Amino acid sequence: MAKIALWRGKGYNFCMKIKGMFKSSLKKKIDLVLNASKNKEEIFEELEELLILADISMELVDSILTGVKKKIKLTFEKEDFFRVLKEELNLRFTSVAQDTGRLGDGKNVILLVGINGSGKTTTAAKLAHHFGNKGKKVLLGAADTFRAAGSSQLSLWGQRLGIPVIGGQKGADPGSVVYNSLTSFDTKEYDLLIIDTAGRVQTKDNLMKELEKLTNIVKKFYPSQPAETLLVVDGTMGQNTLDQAKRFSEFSGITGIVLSKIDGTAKGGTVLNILDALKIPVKFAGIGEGEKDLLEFSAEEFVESLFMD
Ligand SMILES: Nc1nc2c(ncn2[C@@H]2O[C@H](COP(=O)(O)OP(=O)(O)OP(=O)(O)O)[C@@H](O)[C@H]2O)c(=O)[nH]1
Ligand SMILES: [Mg+2]
Repeated sequence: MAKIALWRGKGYNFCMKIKGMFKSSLKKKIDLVLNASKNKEEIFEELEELLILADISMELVDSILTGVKKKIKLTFEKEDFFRVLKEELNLRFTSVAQDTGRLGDGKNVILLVGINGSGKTTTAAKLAHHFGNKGKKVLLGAADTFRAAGSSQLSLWGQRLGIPVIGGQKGADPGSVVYNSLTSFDTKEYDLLIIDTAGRVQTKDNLMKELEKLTNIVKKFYPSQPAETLLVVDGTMGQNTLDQAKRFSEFSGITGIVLSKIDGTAKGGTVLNILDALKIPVKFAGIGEGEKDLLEFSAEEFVESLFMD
């Protein structure tokens, strides 16, 4: 099978892809404000409104514009303004800069966790496809035994993508599925095991403890794994994500975020709110329902995309 470069490249392609998701160009709107407004104060007032309308939280807008105000002199060129605003956004988001260096040589395990319906199973398939295209021998572990369709949904993906899946019956102990997946992974020539788990609400202690148990089973096989425990967050949900991240981190040590469904966010602001709130690197973004609809995320390029015409 010909290897398709799934990763469409950082830089321009990434920006175009992401930018196309949003209904309106932030840059054009800022341009209008800069062209029409008379003085600095007016500009900032209108900008505040504009950024809030782009779904950026009030707190974040406040903090960004305070930073920009400090750097903008009384007289300024339009281009200075864009530069400073971009700088300010980047400064804020470099703390959540991409960190993709966790998968080492040899065998690696990725555990996917998150609340119900956030996009875990689809992400498991996308990641399997992504790493398969990079030459990894991938095995999928379908540890969602909570829903009747949980395991079969991933099995169907596996069939479509030609990637083997280890699953279990509805109601089976997810720990046993993880164990069986690891046994198969350990004895055969696989490089990467991607484990999908059942959706769980972060406030349910028993379900969160189950995650801790799944992580410990992985550690019994490989003390330094899972290399990545990725929290899959629905990119269209602005609020509540901070609490999700805190609780999931507490029980399963989140190493990164997958921001799914950003094709469904009308404006870029929601993504910025999530980045600002979580302070955990966003590693991938989901931009659709197909296996190819996954991008390696870069906060810097995401900010860049907001400033494209
Ligand atoms: N548009 C869009 N839809 C997505 C994306 N990722 C997932 N979905 C859709 O969101 C729905 C839920 O996705 P799942 O992958 O089943 O979510 P899940 O977290 O596994 O759900 P549970 O196992 O029930 O907790 C499905 O209809 C997916 O096709 C994405 O990036 N974009
Ligand atoms: Mg699922």
